[in-house]
Amino acid sequence: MTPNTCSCLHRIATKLPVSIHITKLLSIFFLFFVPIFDNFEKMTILIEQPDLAGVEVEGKKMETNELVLDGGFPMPKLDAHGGGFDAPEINAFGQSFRDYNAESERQKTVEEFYRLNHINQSFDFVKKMREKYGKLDKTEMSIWECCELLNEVVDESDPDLDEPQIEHLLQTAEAIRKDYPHQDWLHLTALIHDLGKVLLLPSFGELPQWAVVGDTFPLGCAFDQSIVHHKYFKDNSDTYNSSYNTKNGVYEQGCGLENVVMSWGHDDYMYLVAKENGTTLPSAALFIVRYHSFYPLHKAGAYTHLMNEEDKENLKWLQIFNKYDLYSKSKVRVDVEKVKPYYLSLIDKYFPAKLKW
Ligand SMILES: *[C@@H]1O[C@H](CO)[C@@H](O)[C@H](O)[C@H]1NC(C)=O
Ligand SMILES: *[C@@H]1O[C@H](CO)[C@@H](O)[C@H](O)[C@H]1NC(C)=O
Ligand SMILES: CC(=O)N[C@H]1CO[C@H](CO)[C@@H](O)[C@@H]1O
Ligand SMILES: [Fe+2]
Ligand SMILES: [Fe+2]
Repeated sequence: MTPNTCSCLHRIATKLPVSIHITKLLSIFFLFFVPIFDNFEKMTILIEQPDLAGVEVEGKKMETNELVLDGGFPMPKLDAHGGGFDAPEINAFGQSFRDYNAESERQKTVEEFYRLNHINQSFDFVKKMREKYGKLDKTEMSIWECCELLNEVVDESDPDLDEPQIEHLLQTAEAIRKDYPHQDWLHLTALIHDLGKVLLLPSFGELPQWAVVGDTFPLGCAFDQSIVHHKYFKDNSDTYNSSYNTKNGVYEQGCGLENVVMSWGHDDYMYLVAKENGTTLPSAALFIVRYHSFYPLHKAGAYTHLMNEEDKENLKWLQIFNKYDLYSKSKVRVDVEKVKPYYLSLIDKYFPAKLKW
């Protein structure tokens, strides 16, 4: 595989249209025959059903626990083994449905994604990326302009999404706003947390998927077993470097996550952008932006030995945030124009008018 065979969301998404056609047919089928084939319905709720709109379907989708991760690809949420995404469980699960839906196909795509990610994300690679993107010499634009830019990206690359990406950002933000009306910084954090995905765009270097999305993890110390598809680290050269393959590696116990090198992606990039442009968002906000894909920490509880006291406080907010970041595809629509003034006022409060990217 060359790096380019999996170079953007668009590529990953190329497998999805097939499932959508099947899905549409099945949707029609089940609209008419649901009462008769109740068991079949249970099996097929694992497929995307974009055409089966309505409250009733939303309820069913929730039951499946099918969540859409940041990368834009849906993954089944499996709670076995402490909530991590466990490869053997997924495979066993997928196999029983192989002939009926797109689930196993999708899992192969996801697994291949993590194979490349785990091979290529090394301490050395991340150092280079941080150096390169830390210059912030790509462009200048406002936060809102970036929201609109991201909109364009995902619009064409994810045929599975029937609504613009900006709505997804605003849905997350609005859901948090409803439950935490007084934490305006948290609303804005939700809006901006995925903006780093612009790294997929040609004007930002068109980084491959494995360098933009997916779960993140520390480099420079041993890869924890809780990292999804851990087995592929066997082909990561860091695994065999005695400086990097011990529990603490190049770090000291309690050194603080701020000093830990994380795998490169949209999280770390957006953190750099916000920090370097002098945002006045609180440290919990920057923590959320930087570690929202760090599932080994906030779901599996790994790497806590590297945290300091401030991290522990901030982790509480990340865990709150994360309940909203995992979103199902069917959600209430957000009227962008209606909520836009509120978010523009937050952007104005916490960011300069133009930022370097
Ligand atoms: C990423 O991994 C693949 C598979 O091992 C390899 O072919 C490719 O060269 C790697 N890309 C980079 C940038 O290291
Ligand atoms: C192994 O780790 C050291 C740091 O102690 C680093 O200088 C060296 O480049 C690493 N080797 C490889 C192959 O990454
Ligand atoms: C604090 C800081 O460096 N803010 C910068 C963010 O980016 C803009 C350029 O778009 C600079 O003018 C600010 O100084
Ligand atoms: Fe997200
Ligand atoms: Fe994200």
